[in-house]
Amino acid sequence: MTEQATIIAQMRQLIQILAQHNHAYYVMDQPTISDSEYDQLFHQLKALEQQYPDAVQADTPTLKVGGQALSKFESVTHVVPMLSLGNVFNYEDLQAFARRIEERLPNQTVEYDVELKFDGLAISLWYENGVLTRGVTRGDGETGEDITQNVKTIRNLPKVIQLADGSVPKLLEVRGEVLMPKAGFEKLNADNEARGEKTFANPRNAAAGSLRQLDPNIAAARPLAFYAYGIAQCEPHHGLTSMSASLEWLNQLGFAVGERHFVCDSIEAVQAAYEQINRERPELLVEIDGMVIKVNDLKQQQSLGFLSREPRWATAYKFPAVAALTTVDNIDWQVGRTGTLTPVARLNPVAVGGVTVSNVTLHNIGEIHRLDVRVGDTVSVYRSGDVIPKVEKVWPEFRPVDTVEVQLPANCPVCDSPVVMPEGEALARCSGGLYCAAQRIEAIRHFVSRKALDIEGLGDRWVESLLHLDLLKDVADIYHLHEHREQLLTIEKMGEKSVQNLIDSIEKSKKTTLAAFIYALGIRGVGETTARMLANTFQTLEALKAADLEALKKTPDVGEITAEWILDFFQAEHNLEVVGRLIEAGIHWDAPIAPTRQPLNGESWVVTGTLSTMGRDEATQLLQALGARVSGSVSSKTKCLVAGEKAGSKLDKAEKLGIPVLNEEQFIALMKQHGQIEN
Ligand code: 5U1
Repeated sequence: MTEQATIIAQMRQLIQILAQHNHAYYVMDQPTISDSEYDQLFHQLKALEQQYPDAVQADTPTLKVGGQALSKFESVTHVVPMLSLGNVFNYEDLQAFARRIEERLPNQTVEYDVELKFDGLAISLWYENGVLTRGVTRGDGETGEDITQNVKTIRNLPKVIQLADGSVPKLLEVRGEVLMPKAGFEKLNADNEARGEKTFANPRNAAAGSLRQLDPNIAAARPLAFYAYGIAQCEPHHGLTSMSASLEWLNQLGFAVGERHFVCDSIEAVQAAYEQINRERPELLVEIDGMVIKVNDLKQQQSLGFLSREPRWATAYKFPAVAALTTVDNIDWQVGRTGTLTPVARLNPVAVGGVTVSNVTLHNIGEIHRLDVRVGDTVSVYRSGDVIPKVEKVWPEFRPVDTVEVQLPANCPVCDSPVVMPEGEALARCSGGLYCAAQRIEAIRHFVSRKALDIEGLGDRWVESLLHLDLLKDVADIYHLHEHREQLLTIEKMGEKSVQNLIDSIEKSKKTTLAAFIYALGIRGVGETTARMLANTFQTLEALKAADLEALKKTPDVGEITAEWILDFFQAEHNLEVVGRLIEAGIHWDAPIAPTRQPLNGESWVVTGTLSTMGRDEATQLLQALGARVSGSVSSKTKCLVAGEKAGSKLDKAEKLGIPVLNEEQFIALMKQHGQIEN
């Protein structure tokens, strides 16, 4: 053997031993050597690599860290979309799932593959010519983030693969989940606590937080593990015929798969497996939140296909939620950035399924009344998987004698403006939209946005600095910023030129349209189209301010609830004061052109997908110019859908509801017919 060959043989031996110990430690939770023995082997390999850099092996565990922190993760489109799963919650649902399958596969025997449902983060891994080249998060199922650097630090994950016959697939895309095994999680939290650092609420948060690190050295220091559960692509084809054989095959390639796994020949056997695992759950090495039930035969899977974004051949069978008893110390009202008042129960802290819960949203006053929850009550709090904790039940038998029913506050706890809640609405809101400090940032952001007063350059960073300097209490203050030029120049990275540009664009924004001004006020329910309808109908701001409920309701596009929101807005003194100051500052517009009958008047249209000749905004404007309302979602009220390339779920829904669909060519023809586009 040459010296080089001897070195490589030594390296391969060390890599193999380290991989075995990683598997024993992270997957089996049964370390066979001590941590210091492991470190010795690791350093032996590292020393060899430093001495012989040309001989470093592609799958060495020492090379897992890319070294460089990224500035952001790149987006990656999944070649095969990463689907989500439907849910069943009880035996009846499970039987219905099986019935639907068996009806579609008449006279066929159906076997079910039953797997653990890991409580982690789904990812996709690419192996090109046997080498791990890419790791991508699930994201929205269509597009995820490239986390290759972090994925390469996961110790139980093979960095190179080879089939039993020594060949390597040209391409293999493996799907699975990254999680933090319970033992690693406990050790991480104990170590962090000892160092006085932040601990994680549960293994899922710890795994998610680790994978989201731009610096791969942080992910490398976290005990993450990858569990494979499927093959998305394989070239040449693997020749496998069942799900269970696929798992076996993946396992032989070096991937960890769930520590329990069943193949069941009836739905009763699936139920028994589910019940067994629910009992054994505390002994498992990893957190799970249910079981995944799949049709085992891959041909049968193919013939069952998909419904919308979910496979018909698989479902998640969730475990019942975990609950605990505690008492309500207080109920506070939080004002959100859009003015919504949300009641939050402050609880005597309680552990629910491994997480300490001390605050729980009660959503709205209706939910408070439905539960009849009061300060001092004993309540059951539950959570299931990563679901936000919830008050499930109040125990009236433990209620102290002096409790009082919870009332919606009459005034906003932040700005004291009246709280309003139109009949039939679930949410209460602060009416001080332009004035309330809680809503300030959102109100300003909306006011300066492109479709509103379009103040270029007044981005979020400027706004935050201006709020910090106390120069912006409400949107009218924008028009007084020029009086504070010296203070503006103290803001980091703001030189003479950028301050002047900002002042110029504020000045320019004073000439606007009534529709844009109404939209800019951020009145609840008043989007761009409604603002245009209001401007056309009332013609002046004075007429709009003076309009009563009946007059508002007669405006096209304004329903009962929006009419009430508009009325409430112009009845709040603070809002009138801010509007007055805006006009005083010089905001003005030409009288709107009186409305004419338009061909698509009042029709609801939706635009989706990518159009090759124009942006979606432009298509929207063309439709609006013909009187159409352009909505973001398809419903039974949609008149027509314009679908460009890669139209996803909206197209599926429109087809399901039988709504007419125009492709780009047909849409352009229609616009030409109405003179919106030149022939
Ligand atoms: N074990 C397992 N988890 N899990 C999650 N298998 C599995 N399969 C999934 C998902 C989302 O999806 C395929 C059925 C497409």
